[in-house]
Amino acid sequence: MTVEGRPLDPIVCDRFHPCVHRDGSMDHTTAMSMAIEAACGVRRFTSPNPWVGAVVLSAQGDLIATGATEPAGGAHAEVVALRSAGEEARGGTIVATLEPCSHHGRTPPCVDAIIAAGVARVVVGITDPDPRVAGTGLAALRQAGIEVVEGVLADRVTDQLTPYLHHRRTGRPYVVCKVAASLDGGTAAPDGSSRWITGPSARTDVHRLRAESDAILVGAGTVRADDPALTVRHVEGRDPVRIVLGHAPPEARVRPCTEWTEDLDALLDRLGGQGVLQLLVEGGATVVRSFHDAGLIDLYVIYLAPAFFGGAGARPLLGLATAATIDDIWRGRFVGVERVGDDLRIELVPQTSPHRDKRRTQPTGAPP
Ligand code: AOF
Ligand code: ZN
Repeated sequence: MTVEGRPLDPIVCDRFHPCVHRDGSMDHTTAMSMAIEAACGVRRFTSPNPWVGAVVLSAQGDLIATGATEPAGGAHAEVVALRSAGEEARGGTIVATLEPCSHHGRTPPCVDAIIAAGVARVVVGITDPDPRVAGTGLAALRQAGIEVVEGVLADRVTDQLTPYLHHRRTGRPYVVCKVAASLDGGTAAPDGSSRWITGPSARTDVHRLRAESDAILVGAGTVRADDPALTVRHVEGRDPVRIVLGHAPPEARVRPCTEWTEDLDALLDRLGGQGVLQLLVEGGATVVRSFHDAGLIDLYVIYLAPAFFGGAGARPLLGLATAATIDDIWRGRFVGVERVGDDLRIELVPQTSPHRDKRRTQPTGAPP
């Protein structure tokens, strides 16, 4: 097997170790994997901009520099990587997860920086659906005589940027709904007690979800019952904007918050307009049910504890109306199942959703 005419002679090649040839050069897929890793490191800090990664290879294919998007207003991934590469980028390749931008936003176009750096080839995962870019970045690069390669690890990049892509295509945030339940689907005992169904690892994972979300929403009932702060703890990240459906008591820990009393469609339009890429719905059951019944949930993240409430008296998982017959049951698709501490995290999407099953994104031989 050869890559661009060079014999492929990997020293190490798996999901976590880059595939480097004996002569020190790196293939595009490996470089894209590194760019994806770099983007992963800034996932919680770039919104409303996408979390992008970039890698610069020299003319000989050697790894020169990596970069990732700085917080909004800061440099884009390509510029970070090119600054670090300096003159060694000339005649080389830049590998970026997303199409380089061509517009003057808060920062000048990446395309200009790439052309000025004298790069010979640009490799991208996917095009940028942002209407200000949408193919114009790649067109400008080709116009400047730069070779452009598209679609490298496109599925993995699409998975990684799902909330951003959803926002730019629909103008609305990607809605993630989190629920924790026992294995028989109970969320609270008949006396209302619910702390804690899942263990500390699952609870930390929820803080990761919060940190990845720009806004978080709960119902006024949950605020009165649990008085949650809805801040990010246990992990590094920014606190999401807090939204209460209905009214929060004056002394509630969730304050300062937005109290929303209009319909959910209007809320999603408003949040999308404010640059909220991901909204986390954290309950309770009435709120979850209204989002679910309106078909507004893009991803269900369900933590299941190895426990049973038993009987029929526990509060049910989503509080949905019972389907009258088997043909009426709601069906989704599992896209991720993982053990988190002693609990399970199940990721579920509506059956019609374009999301892919993440198992298919793992290369052969990678750990499960
Ligand atoms: C890239 N690389 O790392 C990112 C890009 O306001 P600005 O100037 O920061 O531009 C924001 C837009 O630029 C954003 O909506 C998206 O289209 C693109 N983000 N582009 O080439 C990056 N973060
Ligand atoms: Zn850019």
